[in-house]
Amino acid sequence: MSEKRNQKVCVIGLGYVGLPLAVRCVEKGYETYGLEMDQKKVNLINNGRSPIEEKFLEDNLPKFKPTATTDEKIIKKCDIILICVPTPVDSMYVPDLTPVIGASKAVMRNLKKGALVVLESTVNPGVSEEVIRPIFEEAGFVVGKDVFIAHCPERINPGDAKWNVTNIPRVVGSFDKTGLDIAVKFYESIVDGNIRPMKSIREAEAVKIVENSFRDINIAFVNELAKSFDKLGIDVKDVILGASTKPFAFMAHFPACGVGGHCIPVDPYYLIERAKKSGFDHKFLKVAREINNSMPSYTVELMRDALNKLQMPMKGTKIGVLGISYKANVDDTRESPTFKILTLLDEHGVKYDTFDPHVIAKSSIKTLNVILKKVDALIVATDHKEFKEIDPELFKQHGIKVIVDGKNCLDKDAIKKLGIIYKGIGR
Ligand code: SAJ
Repeated sequence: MSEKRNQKVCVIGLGYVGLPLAVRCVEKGYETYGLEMDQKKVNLINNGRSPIEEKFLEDNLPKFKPTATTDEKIIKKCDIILICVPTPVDSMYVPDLTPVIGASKAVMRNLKKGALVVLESTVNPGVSEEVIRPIFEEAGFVVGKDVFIAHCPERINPGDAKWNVTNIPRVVGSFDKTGLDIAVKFYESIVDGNIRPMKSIREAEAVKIVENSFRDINIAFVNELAKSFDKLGIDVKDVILGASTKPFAFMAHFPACGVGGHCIPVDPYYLIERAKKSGFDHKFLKVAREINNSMPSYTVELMRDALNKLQMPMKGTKIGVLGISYKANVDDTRESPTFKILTLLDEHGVKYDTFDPHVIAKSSIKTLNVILKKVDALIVATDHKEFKEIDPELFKQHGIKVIVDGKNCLDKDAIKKLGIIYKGIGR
């Protein structure tokens, strides 16, 4: 642990972003508090146990434990407040800033004069100016004097063994030079990576939205290719790997049964909605979202067509869905394509079971062998290590007739050799 610093830090929201950040602040010598509304999480953290499956936390939380609490009055003691609460969208894909507004008001009610308030949650350009700043000004605080406001978009990549809160470069924007300097200095004290000051807070907000929209449109590109190449008998994964041999100006993305998580499928809507208010229509971002949102139904159609080849109607066929979390080897199920696949199977009157070794609580069957024994067909919806390691013989032994590989993560040729119908996404 670094030498003790005299500034106190409060992280609001101890999830996959806030908790590693709080742990890192402790490690770097800050007296660090975590304000968290979930008492169960508070108890776990105060006992040095991580509420989320994350190697960085399992290794470091016991050593660098922040003090977690549900009492917002803790903010009164703190000089640096880091807001790391969710920024979801509702069922109509309209951004929901309730958590951000709630956290900002808690800070306003308990502000220590001169404190720095940093929003790390992903928001569209304009939120700091149009939503957060007025909360403080309407309470009589002068921004740039009584309170300094900055934005430093989080860049946590759950499950990433290499990049984490200690070394991911960051960008920071603020309303004023003093706020920017304080924020840059703080992040330079906790991150072994470049901290880039942005021209303004709007540019800082735009950076994260651009990063994640970039990813969403590139995934949509390969998802569309997958649908097209399915009809052309081209293996899109082989094509993408071939294109990846070009050492410049190409960045591989891969088709799948859908785009899940709290970031990629959500962030573009923040820009789409805000730009609309300024009279700009992000047609391209919207088309990309439509393509990615269509992948769960494409996956179910692949299953339906494969079963029909065997004169097996979907209704009445027992289907197993392997994988509930939204990406490999994590326990996070937010916006997971699996949920959309299950809804579609329900609509087809299909009896299905689910199994995910990282999300046992939500799995209808708790072991791989039991689900393989029980079902006639499989949809692989998450590319967990455990699924990639399955010996294809096991599918044969259990009489599996069709496999739709929603993550193109299984050995297609080995499965086909066993006489099982294999359908990937674009392969
Ligand atoms: N996905 C594809 N094809 C791809 C890549 C991802 O279908 O080529 C799907 C995944 O299966 C998943 C979803 O998209 O369902 C999101 O995957 P992700 O790898 O982007 O994972 P996230 O949601 O954890 O994204 C985070 C983001 N980090 C932050 O927002 C701070 C994102 O910016 C990173 O680019 C991403 O990790 C990463 O690079 O892994």
